[in-house]
Amino acid sequence: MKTKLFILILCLFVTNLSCQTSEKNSERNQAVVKLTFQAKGVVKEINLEKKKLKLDHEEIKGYMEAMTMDFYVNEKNLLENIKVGDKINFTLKHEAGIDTITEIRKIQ
Ligand SMILES: [Cu+2]
Repeated sequence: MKTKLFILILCLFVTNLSCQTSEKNSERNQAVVKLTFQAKGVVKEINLEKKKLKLDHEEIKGYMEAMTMDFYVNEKNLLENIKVGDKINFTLKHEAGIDTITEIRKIQ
């Protein structure tokens, strides 16, 4: 738990630093770190009400190693066509330090 908090604070700090740098470069260049990743995982839990799911995901290249963790989805309906045990491809958007799943495609 403490490690997670530390990483979060570190992320905020780094984001802030990059913010200041890019503001010098260009005012139009908004400093929000925005990345998308494609990844694969297996659905472990679904929480429709909280718009989140637990995934056992494979390595997300350039972002994180394989692990089981919770993700939020941007649209509740992304969770309506999947069930626990499904293998999925998903798109993860990382923006301003927040990860959100924006697309889910079931692997047949
Ligand atoms: Cu992860």
